[in-house]
Amino acid sequence: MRLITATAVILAILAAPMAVAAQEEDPRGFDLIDSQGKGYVTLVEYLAAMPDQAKAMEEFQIMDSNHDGMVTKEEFLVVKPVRRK
Ligand SMILES: [Ca+2]
Repeated sequence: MRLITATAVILAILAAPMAVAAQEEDPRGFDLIDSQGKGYVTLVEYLAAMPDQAKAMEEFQIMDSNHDGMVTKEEFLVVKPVRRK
């Protein structure tokens, strides 16, 4: 199931090159957004941290691979290496 989810994330990224190119590359980005250190960021927090709301919305949905409305550090880091290609 995890492999299928990862594949779906990769396909979603390939289909959204604009969002990928705009993604923040700072390796500490997650911790900056998750200012309270909860281990996840909500859509509201992500939108507050990103200048382009439309792109931020798209990126959040790509990263939130289990669609629970939160991006965990694990989800964030799964997407990040793919973005570098
Ligand atoms: Ca999630």
